[in-house]
Amino acid sequence: MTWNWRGRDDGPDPQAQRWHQAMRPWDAMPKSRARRPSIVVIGYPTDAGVRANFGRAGAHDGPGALRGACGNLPAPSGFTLFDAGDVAGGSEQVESWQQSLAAIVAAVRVSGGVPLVLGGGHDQAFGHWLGTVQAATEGTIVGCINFDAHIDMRESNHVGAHSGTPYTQVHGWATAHGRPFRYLVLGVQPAHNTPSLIHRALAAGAQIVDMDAFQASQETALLQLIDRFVNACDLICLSIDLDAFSASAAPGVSAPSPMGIAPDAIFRSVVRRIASSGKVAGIEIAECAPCLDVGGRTARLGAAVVDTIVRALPVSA
Ligand SMILES: [Mn+2]
Repeated sequence: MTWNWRGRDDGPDPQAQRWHQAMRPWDAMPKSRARRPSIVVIGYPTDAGVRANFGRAGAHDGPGALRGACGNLPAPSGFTLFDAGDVAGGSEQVESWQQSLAAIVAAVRVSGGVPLVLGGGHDQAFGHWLGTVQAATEGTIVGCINFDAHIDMRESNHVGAHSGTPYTQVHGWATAHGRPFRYLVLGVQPAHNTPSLIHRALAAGAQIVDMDAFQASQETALLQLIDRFVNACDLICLSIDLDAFSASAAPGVSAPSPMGIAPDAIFRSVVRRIASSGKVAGIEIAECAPCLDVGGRTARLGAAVVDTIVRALPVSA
């Protein structure tokens, strides 16, 4: 990866620093040597899983666009920022990309950092979760919270895992290893999910929240639901598939959502509730496809979501 962190420079004032100035190459520093908690960027530059899912390609350039959009964010005061570069996999072999991601996520977790995975097809969610589990002590319950138009528990097709199957893979792994399956998907759109898929996900134990819950009259109930889910987990992998948002806000995704949720105060309230729980082990932005974007809008939304989450993380995380 070429170092591509650049942006505005308002001088040496510590209060005027931005992500591009604060960012350092990740060196796998042991936890004991770290002075502050760290956030470690990991790129997942592949849309092999999107293409295997018959989606529109373009997410292989997502990590670069998201880094560019994050460059001018104000640097967080409580965290050191690192970039671990991009993972690599066998071109069309989705599982090999997922395994590569799991390895670096696990290494970041062992070093005490919070991975920030920038994608890339949503197949990354399985690698993110697997690496988190691998680094956690035996018996740790690692739940998944996913903002998504789609449940992403489809069945693998003839080519195997793809961008619509990551939580099928999480469920399969958890079941095979006798672990509980904790999955909450928020912003689901009826037009994008078949009844068969919904029934299968519910039978597997998924909790599904429709996009229509994202309105002021339901905010209290939504936050209570979040609290109950978080309380039932030890750690959370937080995933934001940008196609959860309306196509007007996020046109640059494989599967745009004309009626998606808005990145409004209700969304921010919900995502802050999760981030402030102290249980978020890793953060993930998925499906940013720059060649399908309009004026960088989708990448900028991804960066704004990252900023919202990072600001709400407890500094002791
Ligand atoms: Mn998805």
